[in-house]
Amino acid sequence: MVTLEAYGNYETAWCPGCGNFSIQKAVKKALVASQLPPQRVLFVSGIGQAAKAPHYLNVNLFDGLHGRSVPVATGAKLSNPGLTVIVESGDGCNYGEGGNHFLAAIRRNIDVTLLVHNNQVYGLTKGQASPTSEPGFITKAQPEGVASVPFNPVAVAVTMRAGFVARAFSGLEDHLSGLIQQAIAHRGFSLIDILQPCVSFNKVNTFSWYKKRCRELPSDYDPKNREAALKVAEEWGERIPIGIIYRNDRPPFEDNFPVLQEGRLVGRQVDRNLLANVIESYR
Ligand SMILES: Cc1ncc(C[n+]2csc(CCOP(=O)(O)OP(=O)(O)O)c2C)c(N)n1
Ligand code: SF4
Repeated sequence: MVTLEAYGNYETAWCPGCGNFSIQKAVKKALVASQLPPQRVLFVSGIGQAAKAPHYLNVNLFDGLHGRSVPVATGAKLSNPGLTVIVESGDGCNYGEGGNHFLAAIRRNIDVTLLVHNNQVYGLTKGQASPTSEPGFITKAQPEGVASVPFNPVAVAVTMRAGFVARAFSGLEDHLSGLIQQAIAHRGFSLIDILQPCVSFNKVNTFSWYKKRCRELPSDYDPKNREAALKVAEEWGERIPIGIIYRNDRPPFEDNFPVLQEGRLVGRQVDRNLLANVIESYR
């Protein structure tokens, strides 16, 4: 039986009050509720405060370059489909530096769960605007306020027919944990955009700002209705809907490779002579 203790308990380098703490608790609860032993789980992260989250877990971890975790996770999942692969990193990492990888993963529908800690700033590098910062948001690097239109990851994912698209709030830990469980169980690409306060550098989108606005979708909401999902994905203001906004049953990317139907690539016997002949044929 997998218990919370199996995932460890570590000291962190986060500021007291940071939303990362409750996201970490929700992740652990979801892994335990899914009864996943740590050795069957691979986390891939990038660079940032959010990217440190899997450092504080007893799991397999590949910590890559800023913005490059999704392609690494894709490679890992293709070579070992037996692993549960989870990417966990920030909004800057996934939507800024890693923006094109985000789009490619949705198009491919690789069976990876992407958890984005969206604090609407670059936390680790002291609060510059991120792709999700709101227009007019003032930072030391943007003293006259952000001039760009914010990136809406949920709307983009719904538009591109991602397999599983959810929005969550770090302050609703059990709700978030339930979403993570469902995202892990989904066969195909899953995105959870997690709204998270950064107490040090985002004094606008605070815990109480999100708490006042984040509302769970009604129980009769149908996430298979893409037209309705697009409208919900665009809602951002006095009310921010959270929950599973859109899902479909598109077959995952891995199903396109007959070689994977015979089992994982990792640990297979390789015919080195055959390999040498193939290399030779390209000389
Ligand atoms: C290619 C590249 N660009 C920029 C940086 C510098 N850098 C490191 S972390 C970071 C911002 C992290 O922000 P985010 O991903 O939103 O995570 P947070 O710290 O807010 O959790 C930046 C710009 C880098 N390491 N590599
Ligand atoms: S700087 Fe912001 S994101 Fe980073 S640990 Fe502190 S509160 Fe959290």
